[in-house]
Amino acid sequence: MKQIRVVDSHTGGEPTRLVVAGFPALGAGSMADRQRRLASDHDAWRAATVQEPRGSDVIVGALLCEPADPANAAGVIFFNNAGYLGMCGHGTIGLVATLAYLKRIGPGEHGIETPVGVVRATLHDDGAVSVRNVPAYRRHHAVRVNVPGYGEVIGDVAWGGNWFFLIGEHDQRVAPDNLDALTHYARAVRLALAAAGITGADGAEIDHIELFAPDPAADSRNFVLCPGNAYDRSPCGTGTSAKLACLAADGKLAPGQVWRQASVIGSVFEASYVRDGDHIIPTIRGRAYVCAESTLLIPPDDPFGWGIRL
Ligand code: PYC
Repeated sequence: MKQIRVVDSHTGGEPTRLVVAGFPALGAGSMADRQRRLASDHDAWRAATVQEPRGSDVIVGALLCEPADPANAAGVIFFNNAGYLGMCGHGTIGLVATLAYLKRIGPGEHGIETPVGVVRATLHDDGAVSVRNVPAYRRHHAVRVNVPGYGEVIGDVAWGGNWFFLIGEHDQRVAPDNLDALTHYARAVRLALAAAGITGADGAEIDHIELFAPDPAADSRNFVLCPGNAYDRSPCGTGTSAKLACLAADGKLAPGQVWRQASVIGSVFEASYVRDGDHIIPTIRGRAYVCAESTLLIPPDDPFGWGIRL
């Protein structure tokens, strides 16, 4: 019987399942190296942790690792139902809240190693967490793509730790009672981008689609479609970082100015940035709550022990 110890939290409604024990050893090296080893040699462990019947499409997994640099508090590898994420803002907030719950860290600033670089997270006295993300930037402005069934869609391509296509003008209602239509639209955009060969740097797939609309209580409301077709219940830390990069490039948000980004279900991140040459360094602030501690069991004779793979 294989056993995986996990602690679940949610950040603005978006779940993070932190794996604290049970995965195979991945050896030394950077989180990018260890992520490659996990993907090539042990991917079944990812699937068992986040896919049904033990998980669901919405769960983001986070494997807690020993940091390569002992000055950092932790290393982490993020994954979901479809594969692996470079960085995850809500997941980092969940990780820090969970490490505090486990009494492994206290209030203050902590270095967290991710596959795309070290981020600096601050656990505040009130339980909120700020994440100083990796540098973000806008790669392309006002890209036109023809989306079958919807016509021409215009958006920006930006990096916030993952690749995003950000759409400000559309005829979709960004509301929690319109999730099926939003998912259908965003999925069609993602497929159209891939078909048109529109990518991030080095041919990277643009695997997150983000739509914006006005919000009565925040600067903006978003809907973010994640790679495995689940929508982000939180305002998406990397998506908010990509948004800040676009606002900064358009001269619409000054360094240090606070941007309140609401999610489609109404949870909010506060974000600001400092300049870093052509890039910006975003900081995202939010709150996570620990909601379960459990041990996942994988009996050798369970036909769905390693996840339902369709
Ligand atoms: O918060 O960066 C984020 C994120 C990425 C995918 C789901 N959440």
